[in-house]
Amino acid sequence: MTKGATRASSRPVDQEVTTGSGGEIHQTAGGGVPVMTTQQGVPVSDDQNSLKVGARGPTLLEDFHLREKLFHFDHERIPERVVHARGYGAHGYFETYECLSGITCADLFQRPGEKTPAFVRFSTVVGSKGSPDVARDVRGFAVKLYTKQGNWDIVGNNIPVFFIQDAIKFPDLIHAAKPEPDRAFPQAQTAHDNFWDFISLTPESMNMVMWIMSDRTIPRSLRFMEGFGVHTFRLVDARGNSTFVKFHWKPKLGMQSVVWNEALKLNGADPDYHRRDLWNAIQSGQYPEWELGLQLFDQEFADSFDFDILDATKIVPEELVPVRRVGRLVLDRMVDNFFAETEQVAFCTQNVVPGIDFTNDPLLQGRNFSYLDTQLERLGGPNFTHIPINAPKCPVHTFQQDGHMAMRSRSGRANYEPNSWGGEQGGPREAPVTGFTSFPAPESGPRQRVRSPSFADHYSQARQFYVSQVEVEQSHIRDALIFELSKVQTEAIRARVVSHLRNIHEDLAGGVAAGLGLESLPPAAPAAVEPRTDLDPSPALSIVGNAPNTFAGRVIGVLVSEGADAALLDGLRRAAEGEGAEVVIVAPRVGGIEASDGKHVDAQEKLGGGPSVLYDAVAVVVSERGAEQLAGNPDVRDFISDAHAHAKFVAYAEAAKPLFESAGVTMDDGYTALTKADDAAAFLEACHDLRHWARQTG
Ligand code: HDE
Repeated sequence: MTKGATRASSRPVDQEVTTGSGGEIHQTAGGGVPVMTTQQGVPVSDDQNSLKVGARGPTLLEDFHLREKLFHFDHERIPERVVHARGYGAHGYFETYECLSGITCADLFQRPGEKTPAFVRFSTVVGSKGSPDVARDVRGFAVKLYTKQGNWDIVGNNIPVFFIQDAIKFPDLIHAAKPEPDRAFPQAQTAHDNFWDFISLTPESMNMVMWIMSDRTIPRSLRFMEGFGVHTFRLVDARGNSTFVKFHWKPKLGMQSVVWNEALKLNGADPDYHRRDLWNAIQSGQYPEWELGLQLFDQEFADSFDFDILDATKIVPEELVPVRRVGRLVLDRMVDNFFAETEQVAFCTQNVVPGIDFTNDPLLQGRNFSYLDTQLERLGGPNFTHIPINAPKCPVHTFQQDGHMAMRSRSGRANYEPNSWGGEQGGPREAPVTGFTSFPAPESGPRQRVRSPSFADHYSQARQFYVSQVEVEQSHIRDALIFELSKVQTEAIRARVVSHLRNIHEDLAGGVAAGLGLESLPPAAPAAVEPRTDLDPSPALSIVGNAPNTFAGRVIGVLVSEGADAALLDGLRRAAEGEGAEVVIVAPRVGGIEASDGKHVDAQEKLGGGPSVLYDAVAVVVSERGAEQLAGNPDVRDFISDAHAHAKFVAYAEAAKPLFESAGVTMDDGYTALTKADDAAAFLEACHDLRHWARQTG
């Protein structure tokens, strides 16, 4: 075979590039470049052409390289997670602030300053692996802590309550939320009949319904959301004393969400919005950080609390039991390979370490079975703990053996105990004192299938959540309910949801009914327990009310034209940098522009490819000539009118004014004129509020 040898200048010099007889490109190994092999390690001479009889003849079965390559490809997929299929993970560490030996003997909490390796996977719940990131959905927040006494998984969500109280309802909940089985749509949405049918027949879900209809389910970034362990767990100290605990993750950069109309557009503009954001942040060294908070309480508090601490549809308000911050979680490294790590990571709620224990929460008890079981389906065998991402980073000694893909096999004679072999041969032994010991909670009672009456109040905390939101957040909840229910085709289901809302808040019920065009308000749903209206609001539950007063980690999208004022651009850049924020230039061409000083300005996005929904705030810095050229451009109109409608702060150069007029927006207090470079500082100051909510509340 003759090969016309050509050296491609853009490739590393030690890589030889040749063209084959059919014009195909061959890249052969030179110094430093590894030789391609089969899975058996056999060097491959030609990866472009299968083995044939003659140039145009039949392919030979003998071609083991072709067969192995196709065989492997055919088996690349493993079942996606039945829930939380779409996820994104990163590595990092947990750093302990203080010694907690007074409450738990968990090893990772003993030594201040100690760092424990961690892996976190964020996810949406309902959508498939390829679904968009900013779907309205709960976010999974699963943390694996590789402690010196084994792996501890806190498999939580970004919402502290759940839809159901008993694990036996989980398959029904998920069936109802996923695409309907006959038509296989809608994807990654709860806005359909089956979901609301189930929900409206399951009043225990009403607290969670308030949370999912709030902006919590459309986070701006995975970095700007809280995480919760949801269930009540136990911390156990070395003497065997137990304290109840609820786990919280508090984002250092504060919480932030997008608005619904923005989310709809974001999913088209960038379906990978959240994963790209996390990737960019970590790659640029802005490591996202959360503090681990503990709500600690004893049996006496549990007995006096208005709700059952075993009921996962309830919170313990932070105002009643403050959150004690005991360490920080920092994500500082992306995975080397998405499949190997993020896809194969196997979280199990049953993974606890000495010093952490379960409670009788019936949801948690069911989860402890489900997560281990699901790994068999996904990862194909009992040895998934041998995969590096799942393997503990402490010694593992066990007589468990064999099975598919066993990677960690014991040497020596004994594979059982007790044995009398002694020493190395005899293998590991129990540790009665330091080994995991279950908290000896006394249990008694008849075996029965019942729901405790202490779980029966389904509305009071839903109301508490609603009244804890600021006005604009309440209007978002109302609008979200109207949106979702407007997609429900069965009127009886819509009315049934409103009948529950009447037990939560009459204004909300009335607003939703009006938005749906219901002719009359349905009667309130019968309630097992009279809903309470006397619970104090919990200000900690509001996102907007707890705005972080910083623009750090956020992004300004700057729309520019040829001849844009160089000083203004420079001012924006400096002000953003000073704040720890980023500037992204959006130009008519991705090649960039020539600014007023004659210098070239790189653009990161082309107009149309960088719509304003991608940014937290925007600026329009164009020259007069540029404004004329851009007048009437629909992408410019959308850039401006969307930013306005989404309550974003806007800065503008004087010459850009005609573009705002033609976009039909009325400039208000959320607009900052940029006449000189220093004006950018005032703009960034305004951006501390993240959104100009007054534009929505009027
Ligand atoms: Fe899950 N859940 N879940 N869940 N869950 C799974 O486990 C399940 C629940 C949560 O990034 C599955 O490995 C049952 C509550 C997260 O890999 C499965 C019940 C909370 C993740 C499963 C619940 C969660 C999962 C699917 C009711 C918040 C993603 C794949 C009893 C506290 C973890 C897998 C990751 C994943 C079962 C309820 C959070 C099927 C039976 C409540 C963050 O095992």
